[in-house]
Amino acid sequence: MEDKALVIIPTYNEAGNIRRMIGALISLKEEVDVLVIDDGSPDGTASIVKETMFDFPGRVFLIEREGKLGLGTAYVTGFKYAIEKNYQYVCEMDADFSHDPADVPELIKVVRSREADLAIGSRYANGISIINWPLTRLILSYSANIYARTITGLPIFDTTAGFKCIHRHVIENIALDRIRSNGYAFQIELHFRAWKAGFKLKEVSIIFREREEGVSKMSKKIVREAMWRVWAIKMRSIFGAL
Ligand SMILES: Nc1nc2c(ncn2[C@@H]2O[C@H](COP(=O)(O)OP(=O)(O)OP(=O)(O)O)[C@@H](O)[C@H]2O)c(=O)[nH]1
Ligand SMILES: [Mg+2]
Repeated sequence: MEDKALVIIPTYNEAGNIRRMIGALISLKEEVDVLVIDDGSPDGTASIVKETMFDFPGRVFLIEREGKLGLGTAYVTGFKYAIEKNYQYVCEMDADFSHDPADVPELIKVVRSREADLAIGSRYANGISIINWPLTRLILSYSANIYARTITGLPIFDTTAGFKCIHRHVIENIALDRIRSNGYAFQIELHFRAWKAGFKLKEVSIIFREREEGVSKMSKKIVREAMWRVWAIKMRSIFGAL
């Protein structure tokens, strides 16, 4: 496993996407394994994943949780799995094709070559590279990013990005179990902890596409959480309690 990458995909009702996504990842030139963390999707996402486990033996893994427990805890579960199984590079991505599987090798390359410890697939590193978002959503996301960057001081443009590759030594050094954020704020807190721990972050510009299959799980609750969490993260860091 010395030089191998694991791509973690959290899913909730992604039956229309997950088979094609796993297929696309497995057929990349870069050899990656895939771990799906499914939160008991009522649409049967997990059984589709199980079928792909037969198609690609030893390359696809599934962790099933009881109910919709949120993205943050799904990723923490996946990170622990990756460390335990000795993966060197750990990637995060969505199941809905907003993140292009073809960009995964580039993110891994940045980390493997030690150019950075954390490579972030960024929507805002090169202007704005988002396709098919309604203007209101774009304005919300863009302002949330300016807000988070201003308060935390994070030196990146896409603070809430969910597409990335992380070197395992980052995961081992950021006190995973102390992360309290669960929605978009999880990504901000992860980036912040890595940066504060002295790791190098690099944004790689990607094109982000609105999902075509399935429905969004974004909610006002997740946005509200992110709004106050950035202050909590900042305050904890000022008082040395991160
Ligand atoms: N395991 C798990 N996965 C989740 C949960 N919420 C969302 N996901 C998955 O996380 C990824 C991102 O969620 P999306 O619904 O695409 O949220 P989003 O990207 O903010 O919203 P859109 O841009 O509208 O697609 C997808 O693969 C979802 O299926 C959750 O509570 N648990
Ligand atoms: Mg999405």
